[in-house]
Amino acid sequence: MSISIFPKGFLWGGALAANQAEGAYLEGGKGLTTVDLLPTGVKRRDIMKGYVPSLTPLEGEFYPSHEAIDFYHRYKEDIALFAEMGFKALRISISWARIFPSGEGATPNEEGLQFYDQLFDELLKYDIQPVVTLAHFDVPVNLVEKYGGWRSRKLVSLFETYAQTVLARYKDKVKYWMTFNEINMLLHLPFLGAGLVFAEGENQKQIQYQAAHHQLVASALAVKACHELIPDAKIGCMLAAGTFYPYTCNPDDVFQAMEKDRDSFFFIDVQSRGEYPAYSKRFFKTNNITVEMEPGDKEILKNHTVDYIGFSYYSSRTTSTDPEVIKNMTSGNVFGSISNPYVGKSEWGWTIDPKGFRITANQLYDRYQKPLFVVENGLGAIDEVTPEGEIYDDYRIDYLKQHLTELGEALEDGVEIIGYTSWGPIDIVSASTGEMKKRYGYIYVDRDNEGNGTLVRRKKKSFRWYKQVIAKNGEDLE
Ligand code: BGP
Repeated sequence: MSISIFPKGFLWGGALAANQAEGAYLEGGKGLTTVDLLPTGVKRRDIMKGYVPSLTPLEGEFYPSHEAIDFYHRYKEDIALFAEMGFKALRISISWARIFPSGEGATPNEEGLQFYDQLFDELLKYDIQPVVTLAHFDVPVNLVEKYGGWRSRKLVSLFETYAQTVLARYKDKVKYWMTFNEINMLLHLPFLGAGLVFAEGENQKQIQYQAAHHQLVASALAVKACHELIPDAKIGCMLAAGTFYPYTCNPDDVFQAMEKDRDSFFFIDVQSRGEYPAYSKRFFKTNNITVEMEPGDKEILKNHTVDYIGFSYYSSRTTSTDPEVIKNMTSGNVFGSISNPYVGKSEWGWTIDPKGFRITANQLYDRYQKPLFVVENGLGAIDEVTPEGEIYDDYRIDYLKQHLTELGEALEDGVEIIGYTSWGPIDIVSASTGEMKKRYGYIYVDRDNEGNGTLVRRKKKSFRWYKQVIAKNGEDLE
């Protein structure tokens, strides 16, 4: 009998975000969040970048987060399906605006707290561990209006209050936490990552790094609160990962790839090592950035580092210093990557590179020497439903199989990995495009890009496949 290389107790499961699944955007006392202002269509990208026409939803636009897949009302049915697949963990996020509708105030919204209580109870009923992200791309809009989002120091203490509230409330139910989803996203999509809205002529980098400092301090304070309130819990950071390859062995390309990796590592260097990395000094100087710190910030960062490194991996990235080569970018990737001739691409132009997953995991483990948690990975693809109601998503099975094979290799390489929660185990709204047709799920949801459909759930072929993978603890990926 062969023995699985996946350790006993490995946390197999899936990952969701409140704003992409719940819907019910103003129900149960919830306040408006930044993601509720992201329409589908061409304007979405500019808004995510910080060019925001209005802080209230506009007539005539379609906002997919408002109903999403109605997980808010259907979570019991969905969790039963996750349990049927044998999930050991489900990653969800708490919407800050369900707990504090305006992001501030002394009293949390009891109805919001109760919603997550019931959600966690439902998971625990099936022995599914909740893995909870405190902030997954949603800042209460009031905080953007009043303070300019994370550009303001004020958000640090407001976030701390929110974190303390939910950590204390769910201390007996939730043992895996994460602070900010894809914290490095604030450099690429600053409204999405940090509620930043820019005025003409501002030094955007300055604002972004100041906001980053605020999030890093807030993250450390959440780690502190978690360690104090739930000593047996683990709390991690979360990086949108994916190694940069140099396009050639020209040292200029190699150096540039290293620098691009550092753009992302910067955040985790602070969250995991507890201090600003040496290279940041020169970077700040060259870019005219002055990060204002308060007395005590350095100690907060140093004393409250994360327990594990959560990361998403979809693609590797490639970079070059050659002006001719950089004409050949792939579409649809916020990190900006050159087309890599050695690997494939998804229907949305995202690089498909399973070996890059192993490389990325090794790189992160070498750098931080803390356990890793793969909290997102998967293939966004168009699914066809046959007249019999079946979905044969072999391409998704293929993608996942190849990535899990490489994850197994990483484990053999000695990398410590807590678990694997694939992205969107049930179809949800795409973060980058707002589409429904970009599907990641093992469970199909009948809803289209315009919001039509019955919301009925159907098991895809990959549902049966993933169930087997989990049952055999990854020993057999066929
Ligand atoms: C990550 C986000 C998720 C998610 C995923 C897939 O960046 O953390 O929220 O959506 O990417 O991206 P998309 O939905 O754009 O395909």
